[in-house]
Amino acid sequence: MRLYETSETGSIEIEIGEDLQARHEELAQRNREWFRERGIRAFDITGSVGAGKTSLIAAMVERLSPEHGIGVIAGDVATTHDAERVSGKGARKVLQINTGGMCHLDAKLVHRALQHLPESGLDLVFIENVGNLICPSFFPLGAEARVAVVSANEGSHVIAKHPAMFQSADLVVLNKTDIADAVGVDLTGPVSDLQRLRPGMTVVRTNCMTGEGVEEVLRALRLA
Ligand SMILES: Nc1nc2c(ncn2[C@@H]2O[C@H](COP(=O)(O)OP(=O)(O)OP(=O)(O)O)[C@@H](O)[C@H]2O)c(=O)[nH]1
Ligand SMILES: [Mg+2]
Repeated sequence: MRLYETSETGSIEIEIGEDLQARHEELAQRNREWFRERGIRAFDITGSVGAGKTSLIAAMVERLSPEHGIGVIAGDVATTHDAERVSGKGARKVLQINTGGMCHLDAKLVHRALQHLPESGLDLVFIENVGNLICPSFFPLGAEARVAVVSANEGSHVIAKHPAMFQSADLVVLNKTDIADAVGVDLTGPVSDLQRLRPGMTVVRTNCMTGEGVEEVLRALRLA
């Protein structure tokens, strides 16, 4: 962690407790084992509030459910809106976790939710993290891959400002490309920031309202 003071130049580094990080990793590993033992591929879908996480999951579930047994775990501070939106798209089970104020899911919460999934018949699990570009970065869930969804209206510098999130991601989805011009955002900005931070990382542009780009997301995740 780096603390900047406006009255002085320079910064100080504050280390986040290594013990705590090791504990989170241990709990994530338990989930990884849980998925491995059952032959389930799991994906952690992160991103800011309103970036399009639920829209993307709903589109992927709709496309994949004829051939896959899918479980969805939707994380939010409150309400069951997201679980309701994904229900009816063909998933075997959709669960909502309400964190009651916590700004991220953690591996322990996910582990508890996993106990409520069907014992058999699942081969895919999508986990929607709480809308936040900061806290979830530090909490691995034990998924095979983390997808970071960014929407055009978050501005040109969203990736440069949240390096930890994009360091922890395996795929970046640049959503709401349809409104980029309307909000005056040049999408080459976030893409080049990402290439500086994570050279060679795959970025897929989507419009989850029309489904444009969703097939490419599936290919990037080796789901199609
Ligand atoms: N124009 C446009 N709107 C979109 C797109 N994708 C999603 N939306 C809309 O953006 C709003 C937020 O989308 P959600 O899928 O709920 O976003 P989310 O990331 O799940 O939001 P939280 O769970 O609240 O953090 C909804 O009204 C969607 O219909 C897109 O590609 N283009
Ligand atoms: Mg959502």
